[in-house]
Amino acid sequence: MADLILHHYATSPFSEKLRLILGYKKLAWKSVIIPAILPKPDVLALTGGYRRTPILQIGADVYCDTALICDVLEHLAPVPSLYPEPGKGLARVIAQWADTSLFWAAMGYSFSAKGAADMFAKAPPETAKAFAEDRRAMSVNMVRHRPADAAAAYKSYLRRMSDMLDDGDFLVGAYPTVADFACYHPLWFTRKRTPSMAGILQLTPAVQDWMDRMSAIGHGTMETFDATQAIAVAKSSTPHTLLSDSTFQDEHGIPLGTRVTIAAESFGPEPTEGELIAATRTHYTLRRTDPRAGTVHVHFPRIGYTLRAVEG
Ligand SMILES: N[C@@H](CCC(=O)N[C@@H](CS)C(=O)NCC(=O)O)C(=O)O
Repeated sequence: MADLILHHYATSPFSEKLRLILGYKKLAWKSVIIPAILPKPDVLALTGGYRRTPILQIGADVYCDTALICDVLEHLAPVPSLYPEPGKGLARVIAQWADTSLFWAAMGYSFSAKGAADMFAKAPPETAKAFAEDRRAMSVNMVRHRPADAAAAYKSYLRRMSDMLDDGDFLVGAYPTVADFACYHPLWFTRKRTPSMAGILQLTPAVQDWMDRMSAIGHGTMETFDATQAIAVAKSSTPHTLLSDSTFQDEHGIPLGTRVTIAAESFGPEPTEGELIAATRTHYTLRRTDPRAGTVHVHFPRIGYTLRAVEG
């Protein structure tokens, strides 16, 4: 099998979700560190527009969004499972809640003036300003929590998670599932990146102990790689998806072969344009050709993404 190449950066919570899953499944992976803000020319050579972090590259296949990447990693290494029976639907629903409601409450709370001071303590003032401007542009059309509202929601969510830990070491039972990895990464951000704000976690000691268990999983076997090497891998590879479902499921009246765009519904609306070559129960695939990366297949989950035909 071609190497797993994770494009990510150290402070990215969604990347931490995947780094731990790679560790849990004992997978070896190559690490390409990407910028936290635009411009990201090397990322865009692979994705054609999608700019969020992380992405997983396997040869000339580029998988966007951690929800879809979890499915790819599950296919590659089914044991230990992220979706054990019974409770697999529950684990997925909790994960989706965590990647949206919990994540934004945690970010709204952690990015207070004190939290931002932690994050940018060693950086020149322009870095904090450029970051704030980048994230503001990404958030067009989004309602962001005000800090006090975020704090109230975050505290409630932590109490609920603490209740879930009454009966087991992990959120849906005795072993970690996708729910644990998704719930962990926003809290990891508060604890590691904004320590001045981490006192909130002390209100729920069971959650803190669970975080220690999650952190102990580690990141698997990582080797450093760079973007130029990764683009050369794409260029010399033939696309070959690992996603097993292929039955066409048309919800939009858009036939395969149509020129389309796919974009995140919120936060980072930059579209990727290409030829629609799969629209299944779970995912979309676009074929596109890039001057540097050659022909690549870019894969997106259906949930959270919009599909549109390109006019004319
Ligand atoms: N639903 C997406 C969310 C990804 C996301 O929001 N990632 C953040 C970083 S943790 C991001 O893209 N920030 C802007 C950037 O890195 O350019 C996923 O699961 O991958």
